[in-house]
Amino acid sequence: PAPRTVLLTGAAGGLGTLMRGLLPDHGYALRLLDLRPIDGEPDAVVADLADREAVREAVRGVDAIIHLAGISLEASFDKILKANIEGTYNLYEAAREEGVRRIVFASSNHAVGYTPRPRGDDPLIPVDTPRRPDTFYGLSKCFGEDLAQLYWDKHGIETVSVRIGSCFPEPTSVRMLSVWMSPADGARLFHAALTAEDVGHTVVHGSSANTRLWWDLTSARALGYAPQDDSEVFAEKLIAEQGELDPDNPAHARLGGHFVTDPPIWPY
Ligand code: NAI
Ligand code: 15L
Repeated sequence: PAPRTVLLTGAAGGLGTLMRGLLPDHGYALRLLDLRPIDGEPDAVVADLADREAVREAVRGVDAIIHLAGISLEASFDKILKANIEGTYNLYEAAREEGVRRIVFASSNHAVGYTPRPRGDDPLIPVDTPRRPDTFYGLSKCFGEDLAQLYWDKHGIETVSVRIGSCFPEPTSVRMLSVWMSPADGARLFHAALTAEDVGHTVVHGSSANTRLWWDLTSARALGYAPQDDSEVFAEKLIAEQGELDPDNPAHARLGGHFVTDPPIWPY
């Protein structure tokens, strides 16, 4: 049977807020969890992923989990370790203890951010491209994907790891024209990831069907995902404002964009 009650972690965040608006139309009843309270959502669970008891209670009785909670940009290793690495472990342990069988994990393009972007007739980046995290943040997403694989192999918990490009109401940079996932396509992809059968652990790229796409959407489409949007409608305006990507600019050379070139955050 299709999952109905879904725990949405990180529900107060940007993507969580978009998905709170969109996923009910796909037939889901959402239970919400975040560190921060959410205006107008008195039933949301306000808890830190570090609180194992609270996480276990939040997970109890749901059909599936969409795991968005965590630090969503580069930060010190200690912060990433606590929120993204230990936090994701705590969530998977709670799922195992409570018998939840399906998780959608918000991975990121930054797990493979050092991958050169395709130019000219280069092939699209395949989903099995070698890991090349561009930050501790991206490294935590590699950990999450490997944790998902372990929990499938050892405990039979299925995960779709979605390497999200940029999911915002509109793309805000020329790079994002290539990796943008419209919120509506994001909800379609999460729905596909929750309902496709026999996913084991599957990694997919998360974006719309953009004209300037850099990566291959085959594994996402195999789940039943049929993207409806294309960032090209924003291209003229963004290129007029920012110019085309500069082939000599290292921040434009790789999938992860400026995450590749931003100075590291100290202390490690
Ligand atoms: P965000 O930073 O707006 O939201 C993250 C939420 O997680 C926040 O509301 C925060 O309070 C919560 N959170 C952080 N640490 C927590 C903890 N220890 N316990 C409980 N809650 C905690 O980020 P956004 O943009 O909404 O992203 C959501 C997820 O999707 C993140 O995991 C991010 O890495 C991933 N992602 C997002 C992309 C995007 O384009 N928005 C692109 C690629 C990945
Ligand atoms: C991410 O992983 C971040 O969470 C998001 O804020 C964007 O920076 C996105 O990647 C991106 O690469 O545009």
